[in-house]
Amino acid sequence: MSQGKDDFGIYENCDFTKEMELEERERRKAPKGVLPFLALSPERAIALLYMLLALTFVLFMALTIVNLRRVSAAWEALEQARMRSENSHTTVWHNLSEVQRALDKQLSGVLKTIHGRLLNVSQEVENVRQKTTRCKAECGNELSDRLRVLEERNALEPVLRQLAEVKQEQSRASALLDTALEQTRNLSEILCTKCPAGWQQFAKTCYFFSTTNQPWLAAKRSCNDFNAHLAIVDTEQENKFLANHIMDDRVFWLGLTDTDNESKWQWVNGRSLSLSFWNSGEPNNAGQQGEDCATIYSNGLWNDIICSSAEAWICERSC
Ligand code: MMA
Ligand code: CA
Repeated sequence: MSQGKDDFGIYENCDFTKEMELEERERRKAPKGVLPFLALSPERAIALLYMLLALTFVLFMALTIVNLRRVSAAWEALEQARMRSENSHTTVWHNLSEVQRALDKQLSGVLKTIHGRLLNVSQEVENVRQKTTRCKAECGNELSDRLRVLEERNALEPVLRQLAEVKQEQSRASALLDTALEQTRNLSEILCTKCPAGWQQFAKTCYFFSTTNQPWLAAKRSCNDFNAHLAIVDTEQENKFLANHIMDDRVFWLGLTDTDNESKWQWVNGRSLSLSFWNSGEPNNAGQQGEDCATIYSNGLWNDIICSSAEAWICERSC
């Protein structure tokens, strides 16, 4: 406003001051109740208008300056807001970039894992494919072999069935034979109540006591001719039975010899000697030729004598 006063001072001069003073004097002389400007002269009115114009201009300028300052402040605030916004955007962008980078990293890790697994899976698939290819050849052969075996089994089935039936028949026949044999034995026992004429019975066995004499080997053959063998002593009772049928001062050949192996006495059925009734001092293998065949006395004791000696003999056979 002081500037306005200065601007106003530009239009001042001495003449104008004098005129103003004159106008003032006249206005004071003018009657009261009339508006002062209506009483002004045109010059003064013009001057007043100028003044008003100047004042208006000054006011306009002042308002413009004030508005400019406000606009400037607002602009500045706007700029700051924009800067803040930009900063904020930058920060957000930065954070977003970080997040994206982290996500990228994670994603790449996950992708790597998935890729690895896919590789494994494809490897596995390849293995299976190879195995399948191998199996087509090997398993095919194996299967056809098995099939062939099964077919052969099928073909053999009737034969095997027949074989089983034959086996069953055989088993039945064997059982029947056993039964028949048992019955025959029983029958023999029943029939064995009586030995052939001239034969003596003892415990289901028949004995023949010769009345003539001959060497041991000839006596052996004679027994065989009767479907019998020279007597074999199995028990003390049997030995006593034999002794009881011998007349005094007679000896009989037994089916006992050591011809094959000296001192190894053996029965005619091949059994070696276990139970014996040798006379005291016997067997002594006396004489130059030795004594290899056994005889039994009427007292039941045994003596070895020369086999070529002619003696009586005892045959034995089952009923
Ligand atoms: C004696 C005795 C026997 C022998 C005969 C041969 C009478 O008994 O030596 O051992 O066998 O003789 O005759
Ligand atoms: Ca003797």
